[in-house]
Amino acid sequence: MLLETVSSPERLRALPESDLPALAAEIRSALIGTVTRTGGHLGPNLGVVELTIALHRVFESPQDPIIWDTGHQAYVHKMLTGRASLDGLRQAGGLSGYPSRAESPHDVVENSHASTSLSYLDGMARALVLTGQGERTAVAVIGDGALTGGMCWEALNNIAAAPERPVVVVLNDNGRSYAPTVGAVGNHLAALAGGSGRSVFEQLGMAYIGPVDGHDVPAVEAALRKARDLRMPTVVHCLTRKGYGFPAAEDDEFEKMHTISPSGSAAGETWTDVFASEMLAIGEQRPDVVALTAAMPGPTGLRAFADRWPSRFVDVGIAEQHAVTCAAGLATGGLHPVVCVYATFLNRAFDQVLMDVGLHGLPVTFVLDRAGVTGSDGPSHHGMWDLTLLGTVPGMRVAAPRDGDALRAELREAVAHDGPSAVRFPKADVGPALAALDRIGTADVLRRGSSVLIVAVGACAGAACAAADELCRDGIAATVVDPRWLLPVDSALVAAAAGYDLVVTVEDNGGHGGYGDVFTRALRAAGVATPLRTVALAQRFLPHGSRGAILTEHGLDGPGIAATVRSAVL
Ligand SMILES: Cc1ncc(C[n+]2csc(CCOP(=O)(O)OP(=O)(O)O)c2C)c(N)n1
Repeated sequence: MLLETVSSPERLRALPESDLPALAAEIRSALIGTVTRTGGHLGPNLGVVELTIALHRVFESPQDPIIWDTGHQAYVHKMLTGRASLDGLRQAGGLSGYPSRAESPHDVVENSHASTSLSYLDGMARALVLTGQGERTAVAVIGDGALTGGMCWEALNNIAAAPERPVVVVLNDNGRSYAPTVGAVGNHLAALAGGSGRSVFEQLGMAYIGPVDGHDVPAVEAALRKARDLRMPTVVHCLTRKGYGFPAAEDDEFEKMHTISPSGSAAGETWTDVFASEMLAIGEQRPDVVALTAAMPGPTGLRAFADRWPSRFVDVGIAEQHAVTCAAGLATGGLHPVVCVYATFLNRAFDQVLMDVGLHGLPVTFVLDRAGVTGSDGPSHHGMWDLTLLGTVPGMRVAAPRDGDALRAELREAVAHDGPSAVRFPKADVGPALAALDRIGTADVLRRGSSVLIVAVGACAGAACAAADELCRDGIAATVVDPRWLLPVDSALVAAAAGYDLVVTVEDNGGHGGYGDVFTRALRAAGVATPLRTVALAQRFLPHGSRGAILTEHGLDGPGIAATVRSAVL
């Protein structure tokens, strides 16, 4: 096995060129074997096997830093930098699914939110010059999808204006984000790939080399050497095939092979499935409802809506900021946009939510999938910031459904509202329905007991009910409520809190500025002195691991919530 002997980039550089096809084949079959078992980014990594081999033969990482945009395509890089077996990929304690500075000096950037690489590149190239290492070359590898993000163009505006400062931008063009890459940038790259037109990069003042067959190692190596030796900002345009060598991933009509689930994982009805079907029903009844995604029509559940009403669907590219302000424009024009993004990616567009939508009080619905603990994607992907951010936006309403029926109802309330709303739900199966026994104001009462009030956010309701049942056996009587709408805080629920010995809030957001903080403030403002405990995610960057184990670690399962109650009442 060649791969076992390639324990470092130096060893890779020492291999004769004639060994490289066999090495690429070994890497590809190891990727397929591992990733179909562990889950992870199969298609993107199969597409960069040759590209990564060539990069590590031409540049001397880490002295020549290699920045992977997003970082989901860095498995091959890991394999060639001392991590050939991808040990424990995406499992707790094992290798991260993204570059990780704790794992290797070859891993430089681990943020995993797209389109930042060229800004890092600009900064690192400036730093090389300022620290007397101007003979080194900073390199970024960026996909055609990530190149649709606005930050890239802010960076190019600077990079291209400094012809004396060398950088190499390796454009990994496979024509796809999750779905085929949309818009004028994608069209331009397709034209260049077909041999026509002068590249926008040259027009801005950079050098452009390509298009190069990204699966031909000697050709990519030659292009990279040339780029390295030009000593100016240079784009190397490589054409690759996402999923190359694994037919199901190459022909990925339904966007299923960009990230795959671990083998044997159950396929129940997910929150996304419920949202997708309700969006179709709403679309049927409300011709004014339009849907937006930032390059993720499949994963956000909008594919069926897009197929049914193509003119009422917008894929903006990986451009969350633009998605939100475009939605503001649509709402100003009399429509009701539904912006569907993963909770963690809404961070990108905070100012747009605050000023462009919030300040104008516009009727825009934000659907935040993957809110809370996402699991195997790690710190950049846990959706634990949204309640904190949205809580600062005046007039923003936020719902967290506890089950599928609640998701349908709260989504309908959001699109019926003449102002901004958000509906958040996790990456999980939707679970059984939790019937309401009663109501307090707008909150649903799920368990009744006289001493403790547990206020459970969204999908935490099941664990809160389990805790109440456990406490009941110990003689502690707990009420569990689902507030339905977290913001604004319901005054009836605040008043009801006065009648209990203890209030416990439970949420899968970071503790800082989460629902617990908001509810505490509401109690204080109303002069309610009932003691309050919050159960929330620690305000830290949480590593990857299984969703269940992370929730347990943070006291967000039934026994954990019961333990918090016991420690406060005993
Ligand atoms: C800000 C942000 N939005 C969305 C995503 C989700 N996402 C991860 S990879 C990806 C597609 C990337 O496409 P491309 O850059 O072309 O790389 P490829 O996977 O095709 O190699 C998207 C949308 C993200 N990581 N960051």
